[in-house]
Amino acid sequence: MVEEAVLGYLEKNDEISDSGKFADEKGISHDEIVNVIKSLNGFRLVDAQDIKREKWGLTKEGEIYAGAGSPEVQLFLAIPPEGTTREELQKKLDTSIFKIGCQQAIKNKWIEMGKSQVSRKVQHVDDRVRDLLMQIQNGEAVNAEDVDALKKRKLITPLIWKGYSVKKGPKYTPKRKKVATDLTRDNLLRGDWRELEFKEYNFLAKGQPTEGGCLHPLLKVRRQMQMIFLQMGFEEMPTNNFVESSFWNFDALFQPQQHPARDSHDTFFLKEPSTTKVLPEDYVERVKGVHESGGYGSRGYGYEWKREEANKNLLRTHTTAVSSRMLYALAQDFAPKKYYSIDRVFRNEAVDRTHLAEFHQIEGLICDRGLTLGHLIGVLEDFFTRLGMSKLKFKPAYNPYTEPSMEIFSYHEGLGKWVEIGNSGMFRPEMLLPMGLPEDVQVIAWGLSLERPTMILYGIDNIRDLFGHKVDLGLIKRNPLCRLGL
Ligand code: FB9
Repeated sequence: MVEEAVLGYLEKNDEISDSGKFADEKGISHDEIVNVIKSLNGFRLVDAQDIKREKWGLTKEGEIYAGAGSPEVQLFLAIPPEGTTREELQKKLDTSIFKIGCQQAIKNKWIEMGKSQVSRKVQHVDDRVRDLLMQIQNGEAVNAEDVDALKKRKLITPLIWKGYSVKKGPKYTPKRKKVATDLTRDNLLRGDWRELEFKEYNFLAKGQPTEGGCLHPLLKVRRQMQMIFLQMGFEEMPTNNFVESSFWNFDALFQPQQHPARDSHDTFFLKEPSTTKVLPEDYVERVKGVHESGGYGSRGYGYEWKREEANKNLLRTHTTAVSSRMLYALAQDFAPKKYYSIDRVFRNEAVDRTHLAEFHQIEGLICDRGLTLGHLIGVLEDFFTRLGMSKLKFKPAYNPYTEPSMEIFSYHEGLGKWVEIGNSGMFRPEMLLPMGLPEDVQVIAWGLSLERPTMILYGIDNIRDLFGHKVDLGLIKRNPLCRLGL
């Protein structure tokens, strides 16, 4: 209907100079006209040019006064001819109306405002402000002076009115033939495809976004880390057991039984099954020995080591528990090895912006003869350079199972500061020799988290946005490819 109005009008007239006036004349809403003009312009039946016009609109406050009258008139009318008190008046009017009303009424010399008394100075007032606001509301012209006054009182605001001037287009026809958007079986059967006009294909049209699986950012970074380890000749360690015994998680790592990390404040101990069933008894004896009285050149910790403590099941606090199992297995038939693990570890820690009770630990270790701290630094340089972090510095640190130990820092250009990117060290002989590894075999190892690099790479500030029930699926769906390193 609207389309015919536009096309029909152009049949008799060169152009529709102003879609706004045209809408008023035709009594059609301007928005409807605009949609039709845009569509006809799209099909080149018409040629539409934007026209913009500035006009004034009422602000929220302006609309209120256009309805209820200006505050100064509301105030004036609230003053009985014999006058009243300020308190009385304030009771009758809303605070802002009273405040603004007083200012304006005094300015207009309509009222006398004493300490407490308020009285009229004129018999009658006109609500010129209200009239002006209604004129503007109806799109009527108002003189510049009044416009300025209303503008100053933030009762009106400039509005951009957008419309079109329309002329015939290259494909103009008074009545648009229905264009077919698809060639259907019926068209072929009826043969009416011969008459039909087909809508042109818009080869630039964006296809339906295909919903498909998407990898969580953590898994993308995990895959990149995995690639780097494999490229460096490392083998993945089997980490498919979140439940571990205190023995492999702590004792085998020469971590003393009274170490603070071994109490339930830091570690999730299991109620069921609470106790581990099978451990290699002869090896356990040697671990007991080294904890209690040392050996292998160590004086040990000199405390009474308890089997029941080692039997306690827990959620592993680090994947180093897997490393201890693998190194013990390797000791039974030694060969140089490079192992890595990337999997979940659990720590009973306070949750904050960067810490959850579980995170993914990345660990690498090299077990070979004659390895030194120099080898460790070298492999760390190689590993982290492949992650795009080449400027490293090392700070002496302490772990119960490595000596010497180093915290690793990298200068992060983007953040413009040194970032702690991991921890590392050489496993202690008190850990390795009871396993049965040859004397001249050393093991260099390091660890970091998966969450921290992922948060930095994807600019995620709070770990809860990355992992857990509060994750925003949108981020998961729309996150970019992970480009680590070179
Ligand atoms: O991941 C950590 N930081 C990090 C790593 C990479 C990174 O990349 C960015 C793209 C540029 C950014 C930051 N950290 C280790 C350092 C800190 O975040 C630290 O505050 C938190 N650490 C976790 C433990 O929190 C209690 C990160 C986690 C961690 C720490 C140590 C190890 C593993 C994970 C280890 C070890 C180890 C040591 C010796 C032998 C074997 C394993």
